[in-house]
Amino acid sequence: MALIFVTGNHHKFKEASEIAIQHGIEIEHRNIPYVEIQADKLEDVIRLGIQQACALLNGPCFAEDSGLFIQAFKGFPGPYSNFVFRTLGNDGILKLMVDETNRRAEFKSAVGYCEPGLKPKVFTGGVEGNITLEARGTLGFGFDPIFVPTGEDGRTFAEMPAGEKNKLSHRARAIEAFFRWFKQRKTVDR
Ligand code: ITT
Repeated sequence: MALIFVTGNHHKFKEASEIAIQHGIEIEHRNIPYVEIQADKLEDVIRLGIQQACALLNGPCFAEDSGLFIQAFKGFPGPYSNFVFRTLGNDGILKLMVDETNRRAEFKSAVGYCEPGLKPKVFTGGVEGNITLEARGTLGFGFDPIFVPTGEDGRTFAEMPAGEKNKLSHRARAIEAFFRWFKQRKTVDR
């Protein structure tokens, strides 16, 4: 039976699908509009969100909350990344940072898993990097054109093919942790 990934973002589903295949896990896309609470930590947002989605679905499912945390802005936009991307966008972020020399930022991800009668489990991942001076690349989504991961060759996530971003990204790290736990748990349960 396929494992349900609750998200309204098809880019997230595509990235998760590629990782799922490597783990021999089948995932299915479902867009259930659960309410996201306002909180500083992604873990707190996803914990309540996945509990709600699980109750609505009445079955096992996972979801993910992610965001870009810019050091010079004390973590903004963080949990408000979706809204800030839709309003300011990449150009707006670059304008806000025009005189800023500290360009450090971190993408963070929190994956929540829940099934009826179980307390939600949360898995996290992050990737550090820098905000570029101008947007570069057309691949990926969201803030990918303005984010260069640390320790790589200077390309933005939007200049990397999906498979490459998926080896480094915050989402890949959180989802990997979840799938490893999920597979081992299934074995224990049998
Ligand atoms: P859900 O339905 O899964 O909630 P969403 O797009 O609303 O989809 P979030 O609430 O987690 O997702 O919003 C995070 C936002 O942060 C997302 O819309 C992007 O703008 C940005 N973001 C998150 N991960 C990203 C990534 O890997 N690359 C670029 N931008 C990303």
